[in-house]
Amino acid sequence: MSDAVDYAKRGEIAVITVNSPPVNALSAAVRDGLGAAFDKGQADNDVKGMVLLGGGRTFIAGADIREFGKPPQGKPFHDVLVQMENSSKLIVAAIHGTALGGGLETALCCHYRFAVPSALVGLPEVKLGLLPGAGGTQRLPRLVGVQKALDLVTSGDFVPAPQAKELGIIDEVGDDLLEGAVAFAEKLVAEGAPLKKIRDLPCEAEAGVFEAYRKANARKFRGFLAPWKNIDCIEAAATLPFDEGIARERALFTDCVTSPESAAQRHVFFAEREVAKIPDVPKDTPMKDIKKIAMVGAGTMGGGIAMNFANAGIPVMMLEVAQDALDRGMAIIERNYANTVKKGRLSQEKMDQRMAMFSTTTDFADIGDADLVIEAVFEKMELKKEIFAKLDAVMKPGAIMASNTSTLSIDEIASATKRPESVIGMHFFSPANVMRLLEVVRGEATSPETIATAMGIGRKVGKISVLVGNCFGFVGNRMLHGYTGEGTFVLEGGALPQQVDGAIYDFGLAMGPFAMGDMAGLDVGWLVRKAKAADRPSNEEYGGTIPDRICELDRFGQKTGGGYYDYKEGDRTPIPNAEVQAIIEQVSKDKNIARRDFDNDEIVKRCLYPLINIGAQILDEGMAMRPSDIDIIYINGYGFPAYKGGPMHWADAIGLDKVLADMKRFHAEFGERWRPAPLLEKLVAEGKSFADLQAA
Ligand code: T1G
Repeated sequence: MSDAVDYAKRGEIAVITVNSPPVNALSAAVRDGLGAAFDKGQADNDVKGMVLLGGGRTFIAGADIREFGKPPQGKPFHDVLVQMENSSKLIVAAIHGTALGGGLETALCCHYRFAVPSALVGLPEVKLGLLPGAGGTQRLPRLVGVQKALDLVTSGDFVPAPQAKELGIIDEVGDDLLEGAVAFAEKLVAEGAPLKKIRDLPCEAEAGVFEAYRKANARKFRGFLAPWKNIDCIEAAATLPFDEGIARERALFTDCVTSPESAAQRHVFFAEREVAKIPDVPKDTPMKDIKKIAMVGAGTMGGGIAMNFANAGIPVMMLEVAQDALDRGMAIIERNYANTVKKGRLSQEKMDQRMAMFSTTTDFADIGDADLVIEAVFEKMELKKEIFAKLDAVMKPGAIMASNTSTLSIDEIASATKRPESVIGMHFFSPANVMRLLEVVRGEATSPETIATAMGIGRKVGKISVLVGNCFGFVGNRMLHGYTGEGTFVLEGGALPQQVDGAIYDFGLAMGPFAMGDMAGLDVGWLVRKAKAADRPSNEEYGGTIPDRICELDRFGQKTGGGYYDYKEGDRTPIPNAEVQAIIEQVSKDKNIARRDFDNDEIVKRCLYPLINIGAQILDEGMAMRPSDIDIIYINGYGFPAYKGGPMHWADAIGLDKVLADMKRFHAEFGERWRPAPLLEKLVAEGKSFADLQAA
């Protein structure tokens, strides 16, 4: 046995335990250990049956993702599975925790499966840009049918054990993992139960089911590779003999595992876990217990933010200075929940529970006992400082005071209080009850406990918390400024909003910069530009001319029925507007720019390369901890496609030397705003990538 796999006996039952924390991933050592253990059980005449389980907190949670892209070592996974399936002695998988991917595929090569009620099973490979490459796509549909298998492999959803039993994936659910599984194995052996091989089951499908599934999911799977390959595999299970289906699955798995999409999605998997690692805030930093939230501001952001906490069962007191604003805010919250109930995604009972989490007041004195207060009022520093001075006076000692500001200085806001160590930025993204990203902004004086608490409560309410530094726009919006700004220069150069948005949509973002501006509201940026007008460097080219002129017509986007585009009542579909086109053409004329044609490739580089350049500046200034944090911010806050891995991973995939060459060309043509970041020049000069920076 290897250290990774333990062999023991309970009477006539061999108990084989995988011990490879943290998740018993199928590393080479585990595969070798399993091979040896099953050989041993097979050779032991006293052994009549075997139980396979995971030590620690879970059954096998999948292949070892860290091994992909490296030379194969150890016993091939397929050989271990064939050895198990062909065992002449009955094998029971004993599942707790999560049996995922290769873990569930291993269980499907056992003759029976036992699970505790809390166990979860699934084939989430698609989230890594992969497919179940060890027979999962051939065995699962033989158990649960083609339609259910299609849903499971393309969603990667986890299935609770009781439901998995109903589906036929699990044979027995019982409370005690080892005792239950051994007793189940002994019973099966005593009954002379057959050695069930899923491969021997039939697999049929109605005509047209795969084409229909492809058509129904075209938009959802747009740009991804793996979902389509998963569908092909399930189709193979229904149309080919088992061994040919396995061969097809292997070929399609190779297509996936060697694809840039999967490299990107595997990068994202690890990046999502890196964000929680903060060098000067150790994992064991004490977090404050957040039992009550106060929300200052019940507008669009305040209401959306508050819903996250109510959804997590944390009481929220909403504060507005004017009763009518408070009533309006609560009405919007209620309407949001009611809409979800109407769509069948929330029960009325759950809605009532969530609404019961809310209390309201117009008096600051009422919120002093909250453990965390979040301010989400208008983006004006004077107003925020006035509010934080009041909070400083009323909040109990140790309360955390957070601002949802999207660009303003946390240090300056903290200066309005006597406890800057308790002040932090918690920047949510609109719509705040939907978007997963939370930028946690550390001030100069913010304490480790305050940081750890804000990061932790963010995760608790379902956000992915990323710690960022206190610069203008922090990370996401600072980079966004470069992206949207360049978009308006492309308009001045000759393109129209619908062409730019179309190119960015085809690249893979959920929407382009102009549709996004109309959704978020053009007035926010307009205010910021006006506030910054006085100190804008004279040599900086101004990209706000077009949006300013649109705002001067009171066209702020969807909320006013029109911005860059027009919108029909109750419909978010952007409709090009002739008046806006005239403004764009007039601005080109005023700036003596001869309008010309653009192709999508240039639009993508012009709009998205600023993300890379500003991202490099941000890293250089230490405003983001690592390149992959920036990737997580852009995927979860701005809809950057996961199958591109985020702007920094995407830049590495293109090749930083190629990116730099284009930037130098743009710098020569468009001036200062395209000056390549020194870090980018340095990495290229050293033949390095952002990933090398990450590893440093
Ligand atoms: N391989 C390597 N490391 C893994 C891993 C894996 N499969 N899963 C988790 N880790 C690491 C993770 O990076 C983190 O490391 C630590 O374990 C704890 O993870 C052939 C090809 C199991 C639900 O996709 O969904 O099988 O940061 O923080 O929140 O068909 O991990 O501590 O250094 O996420 O309790 C299919 C992926 C693989 C499951 C636990 N399996 N993992 O969640 O802990 S492909 C998956 C998860 C495959 C076969 C195919 C979750 C979890 P560190 P964690 P958690």
